[in-house]
Amino acid sequence: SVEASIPEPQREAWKKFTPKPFTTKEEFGKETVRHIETTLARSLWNCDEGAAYSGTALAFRDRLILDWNKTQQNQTFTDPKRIYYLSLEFLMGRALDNAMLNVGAKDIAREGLADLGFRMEDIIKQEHDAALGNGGLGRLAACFLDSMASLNYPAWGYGLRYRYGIFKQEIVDGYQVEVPDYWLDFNPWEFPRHDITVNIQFYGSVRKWQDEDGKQQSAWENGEIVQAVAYDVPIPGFSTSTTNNLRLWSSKASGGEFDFQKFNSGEYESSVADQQRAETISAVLYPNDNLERGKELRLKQQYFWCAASLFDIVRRFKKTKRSWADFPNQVAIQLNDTHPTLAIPELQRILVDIEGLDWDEAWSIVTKTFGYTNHTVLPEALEKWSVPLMQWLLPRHLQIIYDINLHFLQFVERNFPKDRDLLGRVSIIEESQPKMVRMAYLALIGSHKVNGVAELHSDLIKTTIFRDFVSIYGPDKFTNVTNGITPRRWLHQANPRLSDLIASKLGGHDFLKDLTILHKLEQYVDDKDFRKEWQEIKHANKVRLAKHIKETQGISVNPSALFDIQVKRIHEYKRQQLNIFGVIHRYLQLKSMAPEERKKLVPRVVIFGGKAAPGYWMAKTVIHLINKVGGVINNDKDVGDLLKVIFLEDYNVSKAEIICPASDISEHISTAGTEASGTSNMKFVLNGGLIIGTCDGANIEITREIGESNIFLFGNLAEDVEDLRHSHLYGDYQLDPALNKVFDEIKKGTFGDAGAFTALINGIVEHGDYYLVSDDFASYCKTHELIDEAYKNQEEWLTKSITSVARMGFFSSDRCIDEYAETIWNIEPLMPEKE
Ligand code: T68
Repeated sequence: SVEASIPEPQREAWKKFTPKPFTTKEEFGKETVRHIETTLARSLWNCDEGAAYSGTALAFRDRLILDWNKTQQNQTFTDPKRIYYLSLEFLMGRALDNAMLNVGAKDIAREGLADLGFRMEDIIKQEHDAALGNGGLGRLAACFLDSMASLNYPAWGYGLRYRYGIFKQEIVDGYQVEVPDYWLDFNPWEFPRHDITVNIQFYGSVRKWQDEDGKQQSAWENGEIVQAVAYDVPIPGFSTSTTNNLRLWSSKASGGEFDFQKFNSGEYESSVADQQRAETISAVLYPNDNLERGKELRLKQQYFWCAASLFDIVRRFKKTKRSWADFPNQVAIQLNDTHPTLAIPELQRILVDIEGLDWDEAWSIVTKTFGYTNHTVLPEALEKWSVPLMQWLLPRHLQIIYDINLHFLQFVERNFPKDRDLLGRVSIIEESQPKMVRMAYLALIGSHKVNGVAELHSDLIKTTIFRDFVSIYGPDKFTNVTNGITPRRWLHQANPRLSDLIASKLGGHDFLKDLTILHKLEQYVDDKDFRKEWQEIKHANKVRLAKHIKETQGISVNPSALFDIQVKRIHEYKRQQLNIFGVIHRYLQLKSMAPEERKKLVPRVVIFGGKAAPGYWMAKTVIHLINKVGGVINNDKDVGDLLKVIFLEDYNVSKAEIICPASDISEHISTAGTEASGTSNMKFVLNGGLIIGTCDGANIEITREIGESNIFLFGNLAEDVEDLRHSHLYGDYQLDPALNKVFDEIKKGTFGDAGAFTALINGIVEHGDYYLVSDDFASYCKTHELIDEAYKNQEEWLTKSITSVARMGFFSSDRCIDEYAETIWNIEPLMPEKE
């Protein structure tokens, strides 16, 4: 603000003292050593790799923050329309490598570290992943932050600063064990802003009265107050000085450390307990993906974060003294799924109850401001909150939701007077016992655009969950923005050799800014040396993964075998069970062959990784089965190198960076119509791996881009799923015979206690096979045979690999963010000021 600025005459002195970013390895070394000696109070005699990491990170943080200051100042003075990305999850992974790359000083740092006796690769590995997310949704938010900064959009992320991110997974006797992920011991990437706090209210009551003009007024009062404290994380753009902000809120008891009145009256314990209760709000990330369980604390998290973020956004807007009608011209807010939907009634509350706007005027501002991204059609993932819970926790918001619903239903009735069931179907309130608030409907009604995350998904939401709303609002309210990934992390950082090889042909690394340039690679597809190097790089990446497997699991795998990888959250709809049943089928075939015949087989390493939600029994059973099957196959002398089964512990972002470049084939095999998009499919193909997949999510667009001959598609189509499910339950159900043999083997106890896997088998045999495992089994196994055949022709395989990478330009998150900016947010880039 102007009040706090340095007076004009002293500004020159200030500018003279402003730190300059390091530009040489000496300057870098000096900064790093200074941080190690003073910030960290360590010395020459006491500097391990951890301390060297910390010093390096602090030196880079200093650099980021100089750019951050300039970017924020530029935004404040220029005051462009900003995009606020509200996400309950940001799965950032490690920051140092990314900061070095984006700032463009990695080589300097490498040399500077070498002078101090450290290897860059070892230093990078010291960093703890920032794992504030479950899976695709959270990682998408992280890729979006990278793209928004790289494209110079004035963008802020808003999230929660969980003390515990997604749990760490250990495998003990084949079972998943969850270990808390306390990651904040040393986090150089965040800046606590103890001066930026917001008081957030819960519970309490609503007082209503008529003012002098006879206008109805409402106030929410007498609640419990919790304080939100801002922690800022700088987000550097790639090869631009734009450095955006991710603001994460942490909860704290209001009124300082603890209640001194209570403390002085001898209630020490209860005053500390109050404090702990407040801090509980931001304590832990809910570890479910694609499941909502309606827990009170989760609702508290959502409101806490929405209210703090909106207060902040409104405060920033009000400083500019513009009229409220200007709000949607200055502010776009994107809701990453329904988790931040309470921001809609919260903004309406601020405008009506606090700022005194009329309902309609306020509502018009609200609906112009918000956009809503849907990430799932799975019924169990659609958020609903019980009305009594909301009444208790957020009484004023419930009233506002009822009023929004009333206005909406009146509008529907006027336009569709004859459709008597329609009102009940589209009401925000589900007339169940207890009544429930349907958050997706609220999000949709309160936004001007709703988007899905891949074409099929965006079509599906219009014909299934939001069908009625298409009739009500017309089709233009709905749009598609196919997901993307950042090529900086998922190509250059994860696979530097491939990135450099590509750069050597394309005349530099410009493709990291405009991924469509990759198409020029196709002209080198017959270039012998290029092909050879491409293949060598893939092999080296497999060697790197094999080394990781050896170090972590103690199992040796042959890097020349076909690496077949499925890494993602464990979920029935993603069908890891189909994969492991396929592996057992392969094993049985192998065992039945004569030794001579076996020699013709293509050796395979089947690799799984992923976490199961702690309460998701079936998913945990799948992990258990994979590990038991691995235990048998990996120790079977008949099998040797021909088949190995690996379950990689604790799959996360930094492991994905090692895994994605090392695949020959990866598996994206969800039941058609269930995976909204998928994004790891993009990561694998961009790194030269081929994929086996169903016609689901972004697989369909990947096929369109890279060509049908470069992907292994199988299985039933989305349009047939409903009929198949129906026929399982009411028709004459035939289990696939090969799958039946697999089940017999499990039941025989080949993989240990058969009883442990009964539920898994019965879900298919007895309970309708909801995910169509049996229906797709034959086509799945057949397709794997085609893969074996194709792999024997290494030259053709290589051609597919290169061609696919060349055609992946569409799947950059830069393209995706430009589409959001143009079609939903209506914002422009703000170029950094020239020095
Ligand atoms: C994923 N969703 C989709 N959800 O499953 C995936 N859910 O197809 C898509 O590519 C990705 O989003 C990005 O669009 C999730 O990851 C969750 O993690 C989640 C978390 C909490 C509650 C519900």
